Parts: sequence; structure tokens; C-alpha cells
Amino acid sequence: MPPEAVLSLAEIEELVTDAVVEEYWERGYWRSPRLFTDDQIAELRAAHERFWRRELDREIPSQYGFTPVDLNSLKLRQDCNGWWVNDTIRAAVTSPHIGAIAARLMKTDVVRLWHDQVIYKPGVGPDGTTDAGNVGWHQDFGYWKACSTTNMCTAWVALQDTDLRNGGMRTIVGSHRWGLIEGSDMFHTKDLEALAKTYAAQGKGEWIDEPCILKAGEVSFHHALTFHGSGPNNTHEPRLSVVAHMMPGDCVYRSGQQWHPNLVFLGPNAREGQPFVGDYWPQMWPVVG
Ligand SMILES: O=C(O)CCC(=O)C(=O)O
Repeated sequence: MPPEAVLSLAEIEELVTDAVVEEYWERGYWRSPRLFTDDQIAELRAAHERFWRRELDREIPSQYGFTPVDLNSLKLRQDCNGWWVNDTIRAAVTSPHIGAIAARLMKTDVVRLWHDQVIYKPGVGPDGTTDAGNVGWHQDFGYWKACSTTNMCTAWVALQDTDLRNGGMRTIVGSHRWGLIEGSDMFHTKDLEALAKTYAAQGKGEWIDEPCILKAGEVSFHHALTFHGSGPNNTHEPRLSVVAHMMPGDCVYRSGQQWHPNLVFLGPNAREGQPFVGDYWPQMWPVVG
């Protein structure tokens, strides 16, 4: 990953004003200006292709495998912890620029990566067939009940111009204020309308569905309780993104709540209150060393 960034860390400090932090807490998400250069985006797109061909930059311990992918399939591809095996993805999802912004938004001094996602949403096939690639409305925290705080933040990095035509993300404005909704772990359910009806019927607030339109290199940051999802990619180009899920430095394990694939990294004697620290959860902010 080329070291040059669009903004210096000092400029990031200036970018995330109190008004930005207020907007994030009011609306449940915030879109940044461009954080990645054209060269970085090109490298990340190439890294994506290598990742899906399973050309790995590093060996991986057997516990966490990356199974072969059918490169001709029109199904959504989604893997977690791609940063383990791809150095370009690693640099992006542990970027201090993203970490510094998340620190301001989460109002914390220390930010760690909880895990990442590498997401590839194919477009329409040459013969017009499609698998839609919808991502169901969900709250990220619906999967993260083993974490001690809902004050977690996701950064979604657009690797091309992204809008509703290519299945860009949509957020439900203000929904982070509704608390955790039962059964909100529906990433893999494609019927957005049915899910919207179910959640809206719970009457926690108005269902305001807002497209999260991003230029390549821009990043959206959403709260772990903000409902979000995405519709079909109706273009002939895939929609590529890398995603950093982040936690504040004092986030610890809550036992007996919910399984999550990352919990295995706590080891065989995991205990209530154990901090998510160490190599599996790299510190993004402040920069170490
Ligand atoms: O890529 C999408 O459409 C959804 C991504 C998502 O759920 C997330 O970044 O938390």
C-alpha cells in the first residue's frame, strides 16, 4: 500500500470536528471525504482479486481457513479477517487514518480492530442473470453481543463510486438510538422489504432509509446499532469494499452471550471481562511504535 494518504493525520484531526461527532451520534453514521488515493484504491482492488483467488500473502494457522471460491458465481462473497492473509487489506483496515476518525466518533482514546470484512458483490452476468447480492437489514451488534459495549464503529471503504445502481449500502437514520433489536442479525437474509416491515413494526422510531452514496476512496462510518443493508447490484461491474469493524480500547468479553468466530482467539480459558487485546485485535489508534 503506498504510504502517501489523501489527508495527513493532522488534517484528520481538523476534519472530525465536534459538529461531525454530533452528526454521527444524531444520525448513526457519517460519510468521510476521500481518504484513499487512486493508487491505493487500485492496489486494494488488485488485492481483492488476489484474495478471492486465494493467493495469500501469509500462511495462516489451520483454525481459520479461507475456502476456495467459485470465481464465476454471481453470489455475494463475504469473508472476515482478510487482514490476516493480505497485506494491502491489512494496511487499509488497520489504517491510523480510519482509527483516528473512529476514536473521535467513539469518543475514546484507544481503537482496536475487532475484525474486518472483505465484500465482493457481483453485478449482472453476461446473459442478464443475477443473484441480486442483497445484504439484509441488520445491526452489527446483533452479532457482537459478546462485546461489553455497543459503542463500536464500522468503516466501509468504497473501492469504486458506489450508489444504489451497484447495490450501495443504505442506512436507517437514527436507528442506533433504538437499542439492540431482537433478531437483528439478518445480514444473509435477502428480503429487505420483509425485514423492514418486521423491524419497523416494533415501533421504535421512523424507518428513514437513506442511501449511502460514496465516491471511490470515501468511507462511511456507522454505529454498531445502526440498521443498514443493501440491494442488488444492477450494473455489469462488481461492487468491491473492505470494511473495518472497530472497538474502543476498553472493550472486553461478556461470557455466555453469543458465539462469534473471533472468540476462539481468547483461548481455551476465556473468562468474563477478558480484554480483546493482542495480535488478533491490532491497535489502530494511537499508532503503536
Ligand atoms: O456491504 C454491504 O452492503 C453491507 C456491509 C455491512 O453490513 C457492514 O459494513 O457492516
